[in-house]
Amino acid sequence: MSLAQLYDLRDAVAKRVPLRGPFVAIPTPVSVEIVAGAKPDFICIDTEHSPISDGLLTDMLRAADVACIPAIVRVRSNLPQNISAALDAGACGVLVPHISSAVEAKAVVKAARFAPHGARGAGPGRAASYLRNISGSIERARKETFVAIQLETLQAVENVEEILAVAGVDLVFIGPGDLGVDAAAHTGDVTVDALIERLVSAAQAADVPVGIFTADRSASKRWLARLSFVIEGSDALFLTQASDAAAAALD
Ligand code: 3PY
Ligand code: MG
Repeated sequence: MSLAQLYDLRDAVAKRVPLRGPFVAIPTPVSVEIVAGAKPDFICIDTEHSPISDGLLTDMLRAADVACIPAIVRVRSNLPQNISAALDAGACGVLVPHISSAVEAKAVVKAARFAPHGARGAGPGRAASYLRNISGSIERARKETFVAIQLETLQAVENVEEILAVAGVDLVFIGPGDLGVDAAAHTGDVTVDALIERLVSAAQAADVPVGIFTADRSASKRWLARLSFVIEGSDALFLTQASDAAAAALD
């Protein structure tokens, strides 16, 4: 978990405090420092779509700690070693992409939580203050480790009720991009918006916090009227947009 975080992100999500933060995908702690300096509610370091090694991830988490911004990690995949590596490095939570069934969701909880709710191994590393605080860090993790899963496939939409029934998941997060890719490949007539609506209404009926990715602030504003967690854009997107604007022809 984040060593210097100012608030308990898991608790805030459970209380439906509106939270908005970006992905950080540019593989350097400098980017974390720049993005965290703007004081988002949290950052999500993206190792799914960025070449961030475990060592570099640790340095990026250190930068988030210095800025007192909770940092979650979107792990590369749902392999248990990806989940435990991010948590052992000091992330306050994980976002696990491409979860499409209750079996997969249960495996995430098992990897992310210590017994009795899971089977995460107790490590001596950074999250445990290098052996100085193993039992304290386990206690804190039991209380505060934030576990989010991404629903972004047609199969996830099909299985949404059984996924939502899995204990130990703090938030389901909708990935409109991958949902769109899957829908375009497999459905003729169902729109991505309709799939998103099905996911949102199922999560709200099950009283499970739900979040979504947005590309800009107006979409975030619309969504935060209906749900409480948004990841908006990324450092790479911000840099791309600012670079294009800066290079635009002078009038
Ligand atoms: C998607 O839209 O597929 C995402 O993963 C966004 O986070
Ligand atoms: Mg995705």
